[in-house]
Amino acid sequence: MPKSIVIEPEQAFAKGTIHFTDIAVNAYQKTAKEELAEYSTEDFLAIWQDLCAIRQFETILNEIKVKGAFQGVTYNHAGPAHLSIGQEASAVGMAFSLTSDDHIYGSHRSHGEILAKGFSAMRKWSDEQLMELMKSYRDGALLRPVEKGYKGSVKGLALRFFVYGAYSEIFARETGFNRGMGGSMHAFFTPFGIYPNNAIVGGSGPISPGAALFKRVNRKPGMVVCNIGDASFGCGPVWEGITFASMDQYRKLWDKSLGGGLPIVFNCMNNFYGMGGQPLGETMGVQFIARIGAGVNPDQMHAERVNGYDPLPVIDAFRRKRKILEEGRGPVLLDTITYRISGHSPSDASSYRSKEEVEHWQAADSIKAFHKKLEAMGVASDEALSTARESVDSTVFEMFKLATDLEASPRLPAGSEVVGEVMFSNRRVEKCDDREPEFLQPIEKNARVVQIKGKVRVGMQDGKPVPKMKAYNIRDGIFEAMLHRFSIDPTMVAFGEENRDWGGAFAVYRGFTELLPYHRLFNSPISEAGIVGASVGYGLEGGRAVAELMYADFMGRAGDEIFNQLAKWQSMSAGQLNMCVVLRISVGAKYGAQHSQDWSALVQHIPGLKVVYPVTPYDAKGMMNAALAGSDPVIFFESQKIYDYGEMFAEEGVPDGYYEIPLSEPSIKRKGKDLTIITLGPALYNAVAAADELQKQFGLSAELVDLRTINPLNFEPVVASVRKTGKVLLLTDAVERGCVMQTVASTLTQLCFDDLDAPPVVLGSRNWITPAAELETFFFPQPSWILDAIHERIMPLKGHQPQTNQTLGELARRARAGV
Ligand SMILES: Cc1ncc(C[n+]2csc(CCOP(=O)(O)OP(=O)(O)O)c2C)c(N)n1
Ligand SMILES: [Mg+2]
Repeated sequence: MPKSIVIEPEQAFAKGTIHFTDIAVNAYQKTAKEELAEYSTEDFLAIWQDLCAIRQFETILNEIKVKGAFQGVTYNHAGPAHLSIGQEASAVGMAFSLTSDDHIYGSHRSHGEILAKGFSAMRKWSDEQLMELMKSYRDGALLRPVEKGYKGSVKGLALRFFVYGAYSEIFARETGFNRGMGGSMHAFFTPFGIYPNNAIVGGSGPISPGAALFKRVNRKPGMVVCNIGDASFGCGPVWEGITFASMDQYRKLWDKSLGGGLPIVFNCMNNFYGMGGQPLGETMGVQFIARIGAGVNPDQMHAERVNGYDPLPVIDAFRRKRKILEEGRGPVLLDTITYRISGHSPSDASSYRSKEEVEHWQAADSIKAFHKKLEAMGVASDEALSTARESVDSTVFEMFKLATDLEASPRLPAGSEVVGEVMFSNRRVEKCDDREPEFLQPIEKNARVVQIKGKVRVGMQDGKPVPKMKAYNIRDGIFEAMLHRFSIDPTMVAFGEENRDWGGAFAVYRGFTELLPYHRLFNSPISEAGIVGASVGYGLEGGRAVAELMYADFMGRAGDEIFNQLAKWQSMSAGQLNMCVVLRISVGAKYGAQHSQDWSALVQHIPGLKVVYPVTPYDAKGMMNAALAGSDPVIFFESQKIYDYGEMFAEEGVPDGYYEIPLSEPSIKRKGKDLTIITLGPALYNAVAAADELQKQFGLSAELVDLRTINPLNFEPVVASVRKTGKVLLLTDAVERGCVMQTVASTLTQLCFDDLDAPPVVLGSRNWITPAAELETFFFPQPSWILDAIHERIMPLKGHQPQTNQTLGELARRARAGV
């Protein structure tokens, strides 16, 4: 389907200039009279209470970190406390008008934002709703300690509940929002619209657009706020997130009824510092973060700078920006000016700024200023404000004490396995929403569906391979599994580079363009961090996403999003959240050093990911089906060498109907008794060739075990095979050093030590860059290497003349040379 936007040379070469409009800086000018008309006394006092509560919450943390005690209560807090004392007004202003449908994502310095958002949300809930939440949230674990002996209002109880949950989370107590699995830098509480806060600076930048995408695709109310610091705007993934959020297609190509541009505010909590580096005047050149908007789109992201040392200009900005988002004109960029009076952390000696500077900001302190303002406006007397402050301060202090009490607020017991138990959610999720999935045409009319119907679902017929054009292949298997889930789960989306029109980087998606509306299948910018980050945000919000990385070599570009984001939020939620995301990663060949690497070992090493590598059409379909019915993040490796291979192992071929292959089970591809060859990835096909030679030349029968899955991995069938044969070679196309097979070999050595006739031998690619296509046979393990390695290191093959050097001496030499 050709694109609807046509590019003509006359237009591209026409003379002109690019226009920018002025970006407002501190434009808020409302008078006291206007403010009095806009806010009720109750509103003003609510803001006051929230400012004070946050200041007290963090003052206590600061004191216990620095002095080990607060007002006689001693406590040793081992973990971090990145405080935002001074920044309260920016947080309260941001949160004031937001509802629980508005979701905030944030950073390491987010206690204030979390508290502000929680306080604001609970004011908008009825007492019944709050009671219901407190009773049901983690079966009342947070409610029980705070309701003991409490006789006040439900709102008062909710305040205790929320402050207590936050402290408990920071102190790693079972009674924390997420059983202490998140802690200070990663705390969150989704019922009030508080989504993950990220210890990776700028980490929320690429995730939040995925959350906003979820709202658009699934027509959900509310907006997303991505709160990140000024220095975070130096992070590449933040730029990728902004690029992803500002794609033209939302407004130009997507169905108008979806609502247009993504409903997201990138809100810079601009405190003028990173840790010690200064974006203004030192580490960046932009001067005003708001200026960045001008480079993003013609709307300049509706960027402006606001005074975040006063909550009212921030509330005003958020109210105005909400309208823009509701009109489908997002994204928005806000540059909210504030100041961190506290150090970066309590151990910070503030060597990077002058005492005078801190004193000036202290003199202008937002809490003092707001106190004066309320008094001057006649909203409340000094006495009333002080009494309100004392009251909330004492509640916060009481909750602090309760959270430090080990009896009321226990940690996980010694030796607990809970951290492991919540690594995966292991749920079955047939669909993430009940509405009817959207399609552009009847499935049975789709040309690809019709074409696949005419294919032969076995790879061999009458002893001969089925011609490539006719054979049902790995691409077809993945397509069928995805189609199945697309037809059940209305939230399911797929995106990545060249996903639409092109048909996915390697034609797996051909046919989907005609079948799926834009919002279910779309091209992303070339932003690997943006792609994976968006899939994480989409998953966190409760949707199902399939993201694609064209080459495994590009995982580096999405390193943080794969290793720290996709992998970790389920566990940091203590198993409360799902992460229904499949990340398809294609492993290349023939394209040299930067497009032909199998990097499966990188994700094997990272806790929290399910990792599979199917290499037959039968396995690809069954495992994609299982991945798309689960609730955990799955890294789904595919090999470009074999996309069009037919099914050579399953005798009945690839079933028409639905079936699943569990994501933990290796598969015996050929039975044998003399030797076990375990393979990962397309190395299976070289192992088949080697096994044929072993049989032909030496009368040996090799059992072929295709690992298929990297994590989790059931060793039982592998152990059974090795026990039977006593000999094992492990084969992979990844470079040998540090590859997945080294871990499998080491575990097998321990599990089968008494049954082994020789140590397990791992054979991988050379520890080199991948050379050019013409030289690949020097690099990837060839069938002849397998025979040579068996001969040198497992059992002598009678009369065999090795063609390569697979001796132990050579192994040691390569290691010494680092190659
Ligand atoms: C990717 C990454 N790099 C560096 C750090 C260390 N670090 C923690 S906070 C911080 C400064 C962040 O500054 P900014 O984004 O302005 O947020 P602020 O701390 O001022 O709230 C740095 C460099 C980190 N946590 N993550
Ligand atoms: Mg900063």
